[in-house]
Amino acid sequence: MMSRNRRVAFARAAMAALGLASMAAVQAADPTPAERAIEYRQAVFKVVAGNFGPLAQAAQGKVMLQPQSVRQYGERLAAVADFARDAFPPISSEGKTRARPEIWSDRASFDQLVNEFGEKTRALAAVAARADAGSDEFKSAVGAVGNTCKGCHDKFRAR
Ligand code: ASC
Repeated sequence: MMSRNRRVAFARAAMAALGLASMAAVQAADPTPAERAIEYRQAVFKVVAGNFGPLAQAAQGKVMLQPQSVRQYGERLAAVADFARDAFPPISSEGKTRARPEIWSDRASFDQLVNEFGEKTRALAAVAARADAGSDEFKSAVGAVGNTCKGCHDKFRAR
């Protein structure tokens, strides 16, 4: 049998643990608007990578894609590029993010790069519609998109 003091200490520890657990649950269930905006952005970039990745692999001869898939990844990449452009509201500048503050303090430079990304993805979608992942034209369109990804990351994404 525990002493009274031990029982009180045990009960207090249990209540503290429950309190912490419920606080954690509240935080998980209720992200702040900034957290939501950052999560949304990261989701958009996962979809960007999920569509560009296979095209980049195909351009390097690492995977063989069905012609239909080449077209579809191209279209979806171009569509999601618009989402990426709109995924940087000012509220999302602070928090757990590698997005650098210059995105918001030097917005014109950022917008120019993000618009180039949109243009190059549309050009790639047009080439991908012809579904020849072995063509030089396709490889060069993929390379152009990759360069816009890298250019913006080098300047506006923290390492
Ligand atoms: C990708 C990806 C990037 C770009 C970049 C291109 O597939 O996730 O961030 O390409 O590596 O240079």
